[in-house]
Amino acid sequence: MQPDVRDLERLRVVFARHLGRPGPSHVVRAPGRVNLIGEHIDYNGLAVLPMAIQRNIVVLFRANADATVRVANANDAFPPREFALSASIPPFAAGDWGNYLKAAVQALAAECDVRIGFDAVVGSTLPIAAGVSSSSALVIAVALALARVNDLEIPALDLAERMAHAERYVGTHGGAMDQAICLMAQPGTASRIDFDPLRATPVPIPDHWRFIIAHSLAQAEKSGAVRDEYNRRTRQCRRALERVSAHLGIAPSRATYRTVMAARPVAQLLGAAESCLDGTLLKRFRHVVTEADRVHRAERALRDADLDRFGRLVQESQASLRDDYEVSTRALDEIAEIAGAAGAVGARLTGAGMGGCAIALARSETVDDVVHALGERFYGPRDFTGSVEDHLFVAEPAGAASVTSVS
Ligand code: NG1
Repeated sequence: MQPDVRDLERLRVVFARHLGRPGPSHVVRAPGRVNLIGEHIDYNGLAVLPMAIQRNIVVLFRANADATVRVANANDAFPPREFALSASIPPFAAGDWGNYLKAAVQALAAECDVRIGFDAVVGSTLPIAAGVSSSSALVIAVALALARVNDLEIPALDLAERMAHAERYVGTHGGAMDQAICLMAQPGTASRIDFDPLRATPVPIPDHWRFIIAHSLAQAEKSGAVRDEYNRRTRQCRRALERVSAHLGIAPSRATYRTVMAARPVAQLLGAAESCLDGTLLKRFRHVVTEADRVHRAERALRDADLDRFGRLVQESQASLRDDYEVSTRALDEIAEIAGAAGAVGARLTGAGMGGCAIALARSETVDDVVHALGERFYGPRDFTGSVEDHLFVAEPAGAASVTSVS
């Protein structure tokens, strides 16, 4: 769902109220994403398979003359923010939405000739802190606005890499999946994202495949406890890798997940891991290598248009995220169960987990049954703000972020 004319008109009103005249000159649209499969492995350098979706962050902006970034938000929960352009910007308090603005601006100002600031209004049709990448979409949108007012041409992959780094400003040690898909997506496709070097390979999505997004109604706010859990897992993965590499005789300088996966088939790797790891580290390692293997098999199933095979891999991914990576929640499990009972071929959490959204995969003939069952059985008994459609919708494979003129 691109924001329609009405949404843009609403944003123009907010713009006029906060920022006066002249009106905005451009709009950026930066899509959210769902990761179809390949969870918690991007920061381990292993390929993932996300797709951009039709819901997005929208930023209306105009250049200003005082080297300042001034941003209002159409959602009153996020107060206006303002700061001077600089290559070294002190953050707002932890958890403040303005830190995503600062993350993008500081990174570009540190590396490019950035002298002109902008005034902007942000709107969103994405659920917030839901594992559909609203934060990265915001970072990308701000970077594209700043690049535009400064006449900078930055190749998409280059910008994705820079913004993945930039987002660490908010304290999460994430991978580069979200920024890459936001900037590289092509309509009607998912993309296999590979790392080191970053690249995106589009894979068409068959016409009759449907992806249902269902919010668990718990936010996965990556500024507090969830961020600590996320960062803890990145460290656990690193420690597990060090031990398994040492066990296999791989030099520390060459110890990456890609190297160990190239050295042994998955079954042998798991055998090796069992003799040098136990408890939590063994579980984390098992998730990472089996998930990486599932991504490759899922890409083949997608290319073969084999929905049932893809669905089984999605199910296995959810079991691994629940049991070995321990990032699912009772609500996410319940969404997966309801969707499966209503005819989805597979369902799993998407994004970091610990709250946020699940994705269910279904044939076009059964999608209505799945949506209906989730509406009745998951949302029916619960209290929430907004309408069911804010939390439960069918995702369409959308294109990359873009900047267009609106004046
Ligand atoms: P979400 O939950 O959408 O913010 C996060 C990371 C991804 C990836 C997934 C788990 C950021 C910006 N995003 O996604 O890179 O690691 O978790 O697969 O940190």
